[in-house]
Amino acid sequence: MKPKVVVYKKVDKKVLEFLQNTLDVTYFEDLDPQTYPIFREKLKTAEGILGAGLKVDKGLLDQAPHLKIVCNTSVGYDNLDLAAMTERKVMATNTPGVLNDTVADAIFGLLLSTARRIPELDHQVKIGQWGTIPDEEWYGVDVHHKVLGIVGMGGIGADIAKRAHYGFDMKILYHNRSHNKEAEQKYQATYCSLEELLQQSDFVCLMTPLTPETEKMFGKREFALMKKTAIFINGSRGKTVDEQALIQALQTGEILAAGLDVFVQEPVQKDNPLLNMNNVVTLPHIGSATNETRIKMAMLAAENLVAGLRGETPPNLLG
Ligand code: 8YV
Repeated sequence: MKPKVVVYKKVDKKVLEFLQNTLDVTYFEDLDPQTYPIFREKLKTAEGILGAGLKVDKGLLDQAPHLKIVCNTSVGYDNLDLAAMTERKVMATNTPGVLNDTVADAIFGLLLSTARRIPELDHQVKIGQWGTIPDEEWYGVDVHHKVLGIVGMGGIGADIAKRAHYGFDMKILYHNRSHNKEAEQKYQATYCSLEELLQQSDFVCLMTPLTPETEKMFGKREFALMKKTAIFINGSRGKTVDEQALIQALQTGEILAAGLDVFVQEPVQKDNPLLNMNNVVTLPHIGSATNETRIKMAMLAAENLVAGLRGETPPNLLG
C-alpha cells in the first residue's frame, strides 16, 4: 500500500504526478473553512504533509499520529515547531537555494520601486495627472552608488548583494549571525554591527528568518538609529518588525519610505495604516512567486517527501 500524504497548497501537475507515482495523495489546492474539516480528517492517517505556511505545532501533531515528515514548499520554516516535531520523530524539510535569484529580483524590484516611487507615479500618470504636478514633486532618490545594509546574509541576501554590487555600484554592509566569506570576497560586502549598519545605510534590507531571537528585531530603537533619508525593505517575515514602530517611524519622518513584501498579519488587514501611505510600496508576500521558481520549490519539497517516506535522509532535512 502506498503511504498516505496530504498536499495542502496548489502544486504544478508535474509535481502532483511525481508524488502520485509512489504515494497515495490527498490534494487540496488551498485550505479554507470548507476544506479544513476534510483536511483534519485526512491528517489522522497521513504519513506526510506538503505545503507552505500551515502551523505545525503540538495541537496538529496530536491529530496526526502517523506523521513522519512535513515538507515546506518554502525556505522559511517559522510555521514549524521543530522541537515538538523532533520529540515525536517527525522530520521537517524546506526548499533552500532554488528561490534565491527570484526572491533577490523581487526585493530589488521593491527597492527600486520605493526609491523611484514607481507605483505612485504609475497611478498619477494613469489618472491623468502628468503635466499638472511640478516635476520635482515626483522626484525619487538614487539607488546606484548608495550604501545598502543587508540584515541576514544567507543565500538570498548574497544574491541581493550581487545585484547591488554588479548592477548598481552600491557599497554593501551586512549583519548576520556568522560571516559570509563569499559575499565579502565576491561582492565586497563588509560585516558590521547592526547599529553601524543602521546608522550608515541608505537602504536597509531585512532578510533574516523569523526565530524567537529575530521576532520584533526592528523596533523604535532601530528605526531611530536609521538615517532620516533611509528606505527600509522587509523581505523576511512581518513579525521580525514591530509594525507599530514602523508605522510611527514613517509617519514622523524618522525614515523616508518602506517597501514591504511581508506583514504581521497576512493577508494584510484593510485598515492597516501602512496601506494609506504614499511612501510605502507593498507586495502580497510574493518574493518567490514566479511560475518557474514555484515549480522548482514544489518539486524539491516533493523530492524530500518521497525520500523521507522511502526511509532515506531527505536532501533538505532540518534540525
Ligand atoms: C513564501 C517564502 O512564503 O520561501 C519562503 O520562506 O517566504 C516564500 O517563498 C512561500 O513560498 C509560501 O507562499
